[in-house]
Parts: sequence; C-alpha cells; structure tokens
Amino acid sequence: MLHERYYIEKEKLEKLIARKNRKSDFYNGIYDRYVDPVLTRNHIPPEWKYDLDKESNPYFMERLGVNAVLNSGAIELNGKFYLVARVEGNDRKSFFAVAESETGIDGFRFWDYPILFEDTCPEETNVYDMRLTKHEDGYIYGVFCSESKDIQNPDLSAATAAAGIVRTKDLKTWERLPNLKTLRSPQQRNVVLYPSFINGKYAFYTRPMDDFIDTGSGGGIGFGTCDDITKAVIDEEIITSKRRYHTITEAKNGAGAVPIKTEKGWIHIAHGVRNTAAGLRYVIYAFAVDLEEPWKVIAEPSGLLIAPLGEERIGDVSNVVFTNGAIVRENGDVYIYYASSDTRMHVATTTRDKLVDYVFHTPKDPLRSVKCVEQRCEMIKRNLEILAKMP
Ligand code: M1P
Repeated sequence: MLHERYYIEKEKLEKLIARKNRKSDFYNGIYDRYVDPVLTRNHIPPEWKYDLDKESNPYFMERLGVNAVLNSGAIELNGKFYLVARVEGNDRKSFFAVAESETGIDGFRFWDYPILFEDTCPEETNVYDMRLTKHEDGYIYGVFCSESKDIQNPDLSAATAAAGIVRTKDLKTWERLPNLKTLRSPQQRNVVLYPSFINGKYAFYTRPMDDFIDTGSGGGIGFGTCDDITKAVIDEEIITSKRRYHTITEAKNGAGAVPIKTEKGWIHIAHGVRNTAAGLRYVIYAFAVDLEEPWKVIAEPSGLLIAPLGEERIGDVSNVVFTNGAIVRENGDVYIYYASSDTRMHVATTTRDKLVDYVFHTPKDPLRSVKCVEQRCEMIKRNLEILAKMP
C-alpha cells in the first residue's frame, strides 16, 4: 500500500519544479545570474529515495538518500534543455541522471530513472562530471571522470582518475567505450571532447595530472588527438591554457564546457583553482583558442568570469564554482550551467556576442601589481576625461 506521506513529498517537488526563476540584481554587463538554483537535491523524485510501500517502510524513511546534485553536462536537443547531472547519493557514490527543461532557467525535471551504464570497468568506484559533445561523427559523447582505488598505494584514500567515454544518440541508450589512455600523463580529470575532427582524428582537451588531487607537473589544460575513439589513446599532449603563479589558475585549472564556436575563435569556459588558508578556491574563467589550431590560445582575459557569491560560497566543498556544461542556442543566447560548492546547480545567461566582447576586449593580466594599477589608472583617466566633458 502506498504511504500517504508520498503525496506531500510529491507536491513539494511539483511546486519546486513549477517555480519561475528570475534574474537577480547582480550586474557586471557580461552575464546575468538568477535568484534560484536550477537543480538541487530537492529536485530528486521521491521514488528515487523512499520505498513507497507502507508495509516495508512504515515511517516513510529515506532508504537511499541523495546528498547533492552538481557538476552537470548540458546539451540542447530538439529545442529542449537537458542537463546530465552528477547526483551524489548519501553513500558518496555519484551517478548520472538526465533532467529536462523547456526554458533552461527553471522547470528542470529528472527523467524516471538515472542512467545505468553497462558495467565494463570493474575496478571503477565512482563516476562524475560528464561533458557532452555533439560530435561531427553523429554521436553525442559523454566524457567523465572514472575514479578507482589506487591499488599500488596502501593509503585508504589514494585513488586514480581516468577519463571514461560513453556515446548516445538520444541520451537514453548509452554505449560505454574503453577509458581514454594518455601515454604521458598518469591521471586525467576534466577531459572534454572537441566537436570536430582534426586532420581526421578525434581531439580532446585534457588535464594531465601526476596525482589524484595535485596536478604535480601538469602545467595546465592539455590538448591531444587519437585515431580511434573506440580505443582512444593519446600520445602527446600540448599545453593550451597554462597554470600561472599568482593568478586564479596557480594550483590547477581544467576545461569546462565544450568550447563555444564564434567568428573569432573557440571560447572556453573553464575553471581555475588557487590555494588559500581556508583550502582550495575554484572560480570560472574564459579564454579563446584559434579556430583552425584549437590548441593555440589567442585571447585570455584577466582574472575570473564567475566566482562563488553569497549562498553559493557554502556547501559540501565551500568556495567553489565549477562548470562542465553550456548551451548555445541558434539565436546566440548562451546558458552557462555551473555548480556552487559541490552542492547545487545554477545558470548564468549571456550571449555569444557578449562573450566575444568579454574575451577579446578585457585586458590581459599583466601579472604584477604595479602593472595592474597602471592598467586601472589608464582606464580611470580616460573615464574622468569623458566625465569632465559632460555638461
Ligand atoms: O571540489 C571541487 C572540484 O574538484 C575536482 O576538480 P579538479 O579536478 O579540477 O580539482 C572535481 O572533483 C570536481 O568534481 C569538484 O567539483
């Protein structure tokens, strides 16, 4: 028999999904933020958490709780917005689930079931952070982090990260391919498949790492190609966006959304990490690479694009914003999906034209305080001259 509490929980969920989102009063001219997150653990259907049977669950207890909904891949299909969210159970294991919306800013509803891949990788413990690429070969690829216990290391928390690959045509049926092998990097996270062939090869943005958390000698976001995606092996990785001392990428960085094609170059929305006394701080930044040679950085505006703000600063891993999905509509509207503090999903909206203006006209980081003040004083001087001419 169905437990009556189900109706209350279901009604709460329906109310949440029906809630209209609106722009917040945040302003920077680059993008808009929204009052409500777009996807949270409260969006999880009760059927995923509770045994609804009154006999076997008389107290209507959560049997399989959900802790967080975070780093989501994003894609538009037939005019609808889809997030492939990272859902983290109370057991700390993550899995993927599709949520669908008509507007992209609210109304996200999970499909009936989370995604269940074929179990082809018995050593794998955890999966997360899928990037979705519509590739010119006709498939939609999902590239994600496949995490396993490091069996060489007796430390209980020692793990290894690799890039898992799946493909689909409809987000419903998924084919798992072997994990990507990078011959010169022991570990990988934040790998993104580039949408076109490069000289007939598949191309990936990578993030070479010596270790599970520390990138070690990994100098930044890499780029490499492979012949066959069904047995993907990358020999050489070239570093594109570098880590730099005393910038937002000092500790590490990683590719985020699939790059956005513009007339001036591919725009990347990535994350940069620095260390602080309170732990790592993750922000989102942007840069552009060449249209023909997409490993060459051609514009890198100074500093961060999105930082955790207000309530976004607090969560399971505080002081983090992280993106692995954006949607660009035919009319040039851009939806950047980002998670805050490894806990919930938000959207920031802008346009392709604004992103081009931001990436190509924001001054570069001069890398030293004295040069940064000089840069700012020049702008202040020009502005004061304009103001002085005003009646
Ligand atoms: O906790 C912040 C993020 O840490 C990792 O990102 P990176 O590999 O760049 O350090 C990932 O585990 C990511 O999921 C997480 O949001």
